[in-house]
Order: sequence, then structure tokens, then C-alpha cells
Amino acid sequence: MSELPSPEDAREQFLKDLAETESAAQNRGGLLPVDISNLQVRWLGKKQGIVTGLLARLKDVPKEEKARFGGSVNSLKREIEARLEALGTEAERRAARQAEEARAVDVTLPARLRPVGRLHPLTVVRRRIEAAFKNLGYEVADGPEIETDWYNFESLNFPQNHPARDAVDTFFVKGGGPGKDRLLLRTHTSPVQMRVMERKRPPIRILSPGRVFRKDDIDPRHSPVFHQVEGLTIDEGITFAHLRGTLAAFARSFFSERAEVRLAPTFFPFVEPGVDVAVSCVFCERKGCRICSGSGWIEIMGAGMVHPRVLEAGGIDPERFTGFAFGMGIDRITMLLYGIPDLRLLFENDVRFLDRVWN
Ligand code: 2NL
Repeated sequence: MSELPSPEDAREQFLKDLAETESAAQNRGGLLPVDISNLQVRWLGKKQGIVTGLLARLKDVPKEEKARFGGSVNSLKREIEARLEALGTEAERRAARQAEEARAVDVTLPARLRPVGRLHPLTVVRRRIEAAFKNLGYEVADGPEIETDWYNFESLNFPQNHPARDAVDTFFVKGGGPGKDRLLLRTHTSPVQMRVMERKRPPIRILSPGRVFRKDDIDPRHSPVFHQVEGLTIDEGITFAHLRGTLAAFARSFFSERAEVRLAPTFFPFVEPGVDVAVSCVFCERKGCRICSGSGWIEIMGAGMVHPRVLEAGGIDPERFTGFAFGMGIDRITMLLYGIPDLRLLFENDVRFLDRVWN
């Protein structure tokens, strides 16, 4: 207690303390509430406050000085309270203004650029295929990825013992019924076309792009998830010539004005006859190169005249109507067009791959 100053010295000290606090606060724009509360604790605090200490010493002051000493300390206390009160109000306002300014938007700042996404190469190719067929009058149709055995196999004339029906090739899903009602992940998009046949009378011209599933081990050319586009045309008087003309028109619009198609007989359960479709190599114009393995031709799809039993399963009279269908793998065509060496790049979603410009 003995180190306490006289009320007069205390007043000088307070003014000095205040001046120092103010000058320290200058680079923050002035006194803030925290400075005021620090001063309050230092000078008026109940435990360590200097003025509080002076008041406590009143009892030790000789009788004849008590009145003068007490008066001085009290007036010092009121002066400090008044100063801190006024400065406190100012500090509160200053703090509120600073918070407001911190929230304000600086319209002169450059905009934060959002990274721009791109279309996936499979999307680019699918849309180009769709565009080519839309020009020929086709409409895009959609359907479920979980299908029944009926729509995926039975109605499409796949025999009971066809290898595609084997659990080795197909993902079966729990919860379906027995036989035709068994549930599975579609192995091609043909079921979409079966469903269209059921509800729509010819003429039918549809395209069914989509994700399909086979139980394959993953390697540079295989994936359990891949993509397909199938197409279907049904009307009175549709012949194999329409099939050939349509696929040739597609090849010219999708690959090159000079592209030619070559058909070779093959077997698919849902068509008769069936053909493998090759396009003249767009890279070497049939001279033979690395991409077409020197043959000048690239196999891009399968096709054929819709089997009468498939028309019948779709509720369409095969005596009156005929049709053709085709199917191609989007992934393979995408890899071919862009020189993508590994199918897995299409599914891993590595931004260094996706950020390339695909068009
Ligand atoms: C291929 C072969 C093909 C079909 C798909 C089809 C669909 C119906 C009826 C008849 Cl609803 N056929 N689709 C026909 C022949 C071949 O695809 O290699 N796809 C990647």
C-alpha cells in the first residue's frame, strides 16, 4: 500500500496512462472497448485498482488530512469514471463501425473465378451420335438400369443357356421373382427398345444410349460398367437396304464425308440376319495404319433385321412389320477418336484427364 501515489500524482499518472493507451491504439483506428476495460481494471478495479487502493488507505490518513485526502480521491474517481464512460461509448461505436466495414463488400476486388467444368468425353461422343441420328428422325429413349430377365434376355430371343445369361457375365440383383422376373443390371440397352415396342405402334425410330453392366475384370479394355447406344427402326416395308443406307448415312455424318461402311455376316440372337459393321478407317483412309491394324477398316457396331420372335414379344405383328436394329459401344469409339489408350481413364475422373478439351 505504501507504494500508492498521492491523489494528485495518481491523476497525472492516469492522464499519462490514458495518453499512452490512446497512442498505442492509433494504428487500430483509436480506442476499442478492450482498452477501456483494461483502464477500468487498472484504475477502478475492485481488487488491484489504484483508486480503490487510495480509498482503502483513507483509514490510515491522519484525522486532520482525512477530509482533503478523501475529497481528492473521490473527485479523481468521478473524473476517471466520467472519462472512461465517455471514451467507452466512443469505443463501442468505433468497434461497431469496424465490424461493419469488415463485412462490407469491396466491389473493386477482382471476381473469384470458379473453375469451369467440361463435358466428359463420353458425353461429347454420345451427344454427337444422338445428333447424327436425330437428323435421320430418331428420338432418344430412356429406361431402367435394373431390368428383369424378360426384358434383358427372354423377350430378345436369348436362349436359356446363352453365355450372357450366365452369372459369370451378368450382375444379378436380389429381390426379384423367379425365371422371367429375375432382376439384373441390364447388359445392353435393348430392353429400353422392348419397352418402347410394347407401348408404341410403328413407325418406331428410336435411339437408346445408356450405361450397361457386365461382370468383367478391370483392365485397359474391360470395365464392369460401360456405355452403349442402340437404335431401332420398325415400320411396314423396312428392308436390309434401309439398314445399310442408315448406317452409311451415320458413318458419313459422324466420322467423315468420305467414310464407307462394310457389312459382314454374324450372329446375334435378336436379329436375323445379323451383321458386323465396319467403317473405313478415318485415320488412313483405308491405306492401313496402326489404328486399324493395317486393315483399313474399323469395326464399330453390330446390327441386323429384328428377329420376328422379338417383334412378337414386343406386341408387333411380324407379318405386317419389319425392322432393323444396331448397337455400338460408346467407350470404344471414344477411345478410338481421341487416342485414349486405357478405358480406365474414362472412369477414374482424374481432373488432369477431364480438363483436356474434348471436341
Ligand atoms: C453390339 C451389337 C446389337 C442389337 C444390338 C437389337 C435390339 C432390339 C432388337 C434387335 Cl430391341 N436388336 N439390338 C442388334 C444387333 C446388334 O449390338 O455389338 N453392340 C455393342
